[in-house]
Amino acid sequence: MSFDVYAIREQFPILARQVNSRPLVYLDSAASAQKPRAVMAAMTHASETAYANVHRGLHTLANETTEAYENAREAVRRLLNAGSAEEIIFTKGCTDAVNLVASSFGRSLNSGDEIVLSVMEHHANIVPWHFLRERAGVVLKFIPITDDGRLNLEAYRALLGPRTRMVAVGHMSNVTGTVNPVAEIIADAHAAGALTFIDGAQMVVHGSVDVQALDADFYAFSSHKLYGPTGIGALYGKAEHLAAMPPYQGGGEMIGRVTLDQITYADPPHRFEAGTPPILEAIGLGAAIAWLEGLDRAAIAQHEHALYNRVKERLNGANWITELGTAPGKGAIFSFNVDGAHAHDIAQLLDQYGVAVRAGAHCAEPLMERFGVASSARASFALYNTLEEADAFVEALIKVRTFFA
Ligand code: 7TS
Repeated sequence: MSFDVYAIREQFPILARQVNSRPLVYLDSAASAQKPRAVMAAMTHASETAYANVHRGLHTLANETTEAYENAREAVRRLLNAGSAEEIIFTKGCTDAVNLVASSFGRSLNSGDEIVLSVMEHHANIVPWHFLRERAGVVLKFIPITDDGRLNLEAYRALLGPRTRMVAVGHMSNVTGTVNPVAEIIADAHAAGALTFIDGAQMVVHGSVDVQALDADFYAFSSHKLYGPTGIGALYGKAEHLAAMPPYQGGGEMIGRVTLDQITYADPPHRFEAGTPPILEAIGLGAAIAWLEGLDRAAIAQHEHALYNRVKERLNGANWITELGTAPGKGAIFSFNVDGAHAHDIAQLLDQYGVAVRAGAHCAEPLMERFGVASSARASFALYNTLEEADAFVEALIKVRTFFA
């Protein structure tokens, strides 16, 4: 399989638009990626030909929709190489998945139990655990990072102890692009008797993930960063853990039996999917995964690295720019500050040149504090970006910088 970025771009209609009379250069895919026609077509096709509620009908459309929904679950299973589709729970997204685990698994935690997180986590993988601190007296401990943005693994090991019940870390940082050695982190957590939750929101987009090889207990991601629709994501959980966990939300479809004075629950994954799920969105996610399966993912990763490297080469020697995170092997995310400029101003001025980047704390305030900055601008690369766009970004940035020099 080969990879032709120009052919790929043809499949993303939005990339043809202009912004401020310039060709759009979309470098905000880490926040949310654009969708190929295949994804939109799958959702439209289901709406037009086979749509009904899932799991409850005995009629043809209900059966066909249920099959399409469950096929999407199977696609997620393949994406993560889970052992069984029953270990895949559809959620609203990555945030919802963390809340599910913190709230459900969290009920087994007691005051003084410890959860190990890291300083580089997205708020989605911090705040739900803080709820447990507030509600149950659980103690949160944070793995520190090195100046180039790697986890300090020695410090991590020192945080593990007899009360550690969960280690929850990101696979790839949404700010620095650092890819964490999660197999090693998981093995150490297990040796200490703790479970592990891996936030794969960024990693699942840029590399291949194998939850069995990693031996992860839980692994989560969002569809909308993976070229799929919003409103859906998935949580992988080992069958043995899911079987022992109480429901997260109550309602239809998650029960065994309901009487006026008793309830029993369905088996996973349905136990954790109360109410009508985002059916079309699940089908869209399945289509996004199938679409990616038709591409050479190693070639895509190489292409994305080439984009990042182009930016780095072209800015080599620019003493007015500071990058956040330069860990070896990092993903194609370039977070930076320009001397004398606020990151918001940089983003707004780049927009004048058609270049879309994000600016702010990126929902990672502890990480910003660690780097001693309030915010940064961030260019994040996706499979549809070109070297010409990397150049356009650098050229726009050089012009924008003159406002502050
Ligand atoms: N974890 C990581 C590592 C993320 O990057 C994000 C979203 C989330 C969790 C939450 O995902 P959600 O789909 O549930 O919102 N990150 C970003 C970002 O970097 N800019 O906007 C959203």
